[in-house]
Amino acid sequence: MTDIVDILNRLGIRTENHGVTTGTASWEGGGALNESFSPVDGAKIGAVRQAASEDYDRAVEAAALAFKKWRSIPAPRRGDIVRQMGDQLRERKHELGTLVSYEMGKSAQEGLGEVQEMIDICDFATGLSRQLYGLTMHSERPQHRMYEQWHPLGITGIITAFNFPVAVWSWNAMIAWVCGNVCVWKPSEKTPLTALACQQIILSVLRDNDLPEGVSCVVTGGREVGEWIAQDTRIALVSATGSIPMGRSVGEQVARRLGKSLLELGGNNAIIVTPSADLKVAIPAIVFGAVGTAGQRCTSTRRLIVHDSIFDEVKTRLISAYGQLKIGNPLDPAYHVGPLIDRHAVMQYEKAVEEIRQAGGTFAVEPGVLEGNAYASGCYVSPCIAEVENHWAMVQHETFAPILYLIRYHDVDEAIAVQNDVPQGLSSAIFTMDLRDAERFLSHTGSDCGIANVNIGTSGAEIGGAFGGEKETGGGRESGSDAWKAYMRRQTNTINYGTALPLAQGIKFEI
Ligand code: UN1
Repeated sequence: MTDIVDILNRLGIRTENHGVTTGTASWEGGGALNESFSPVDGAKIGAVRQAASEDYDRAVEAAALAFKKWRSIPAPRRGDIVRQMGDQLRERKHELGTLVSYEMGKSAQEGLGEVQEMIDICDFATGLSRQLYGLTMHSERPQHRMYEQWHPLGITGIITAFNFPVAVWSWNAMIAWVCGNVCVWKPSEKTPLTALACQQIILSVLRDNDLPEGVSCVVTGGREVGEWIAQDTRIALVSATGSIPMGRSVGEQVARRLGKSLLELGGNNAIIVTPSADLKVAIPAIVFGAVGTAGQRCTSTRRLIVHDSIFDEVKTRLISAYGQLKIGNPLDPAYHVGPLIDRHAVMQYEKAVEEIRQAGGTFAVEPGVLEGNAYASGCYVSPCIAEVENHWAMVQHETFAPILYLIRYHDVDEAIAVQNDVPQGLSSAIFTMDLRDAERFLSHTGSDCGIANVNIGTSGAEIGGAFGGEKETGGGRESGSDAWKAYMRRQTNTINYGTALPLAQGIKFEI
């Protein structure tokens, strides 16, 4: 695709031979070649050489050196650098969004939306750079003052997934940067080119401001690189987004060295539809949540818990809505649903479908892998809806594909119990016009998820809120609100401006 080559060039990416980009320069990594294929048409987009352990070490050394300079720049000035990064992203929104769509397979609108999230987090981080507040306390001792400060942590390791190949990195990196940290990013090996495109943009801003490039390091590669980061005592915080098994492994390795980790792992997100729900609002929210990004968001709607009295109506409306979905090239705005990331993901979809059939589930909307010229990459599947029971193994597990599970309920307490009865706890929603149901759902005895919504779906979170979830989702919070605190170290300071030495708790110690 020549226009993709043109877009890559405009983003400063030479396809082939593009090396590991690290703190000090772009060079050829010593590791194996990682070829990137588009799930849109199966074409090879380019190849990126992965980092060997020496490359990784050089990157971390460059980052450690850059940290000394970066941390001494006042936070609002760091915020201004991040503002400039946002300006560059604004200018390249179309190119970068298109590359995201082409390399990852999400729709052009969603590709642009992803870059918009990056721009928004730059704005948020810029403002935040003047608001890294600590508290002051009243000391119990006379002529003493107590307060707390937030200091930079050091190197932040960022491990990201293919589904939001750049936005999730930016949530971490932009906040980490205004907090005074430097970043070492391991992007998904399935989407290395979008990562290198971002790196080019960031490096141009660092160079323009005469700052060391080690502020932003990218280390490409697979699981091994993730392990280097997890085990590296030079990396103060490891923020990892991806599957639960990946997060468990990273979390264990970081915990062993008593490092800090921030985990944003799988979801198993449900929408409850009560008898009073406004279905004009609920149906599109359910469909977008279930099939948007081909069901490959952490926040995708996987389970629909519907009251008995409206079950048949909701099912009929969904069948009709799914009948109108157009599946095809995500770069063409005529299509709603693009491909899965690769054939392995298609196999996972097929496996879940097979398990549903074996357990005795029935399909309200039939699954299938699409064939034909338009689907030559072999990555396109039909979004499907299955009637199941919540406790079945495949329903308890997150399959990254457009499979929506339909479950019946009789009373709202049961619906909330079913919604909570999974190992994950990321996002949740209720559609209701009943104040009691809504408040019950939002109360401490309601949803156990990090995100709980009323009359909007489970996906499409804004950057201003803290993003993340409970239980096996990992407990971390990224992006807005006070998520920045995870990227800094808190220091409590007590100052004695008197002439005596009173001890805390009234302890007497005289010499
Ligand atoms: C993710 O799937 O990892 O809420 C992130 C959403 C997006 C982010 C999802 N803003 O759908």
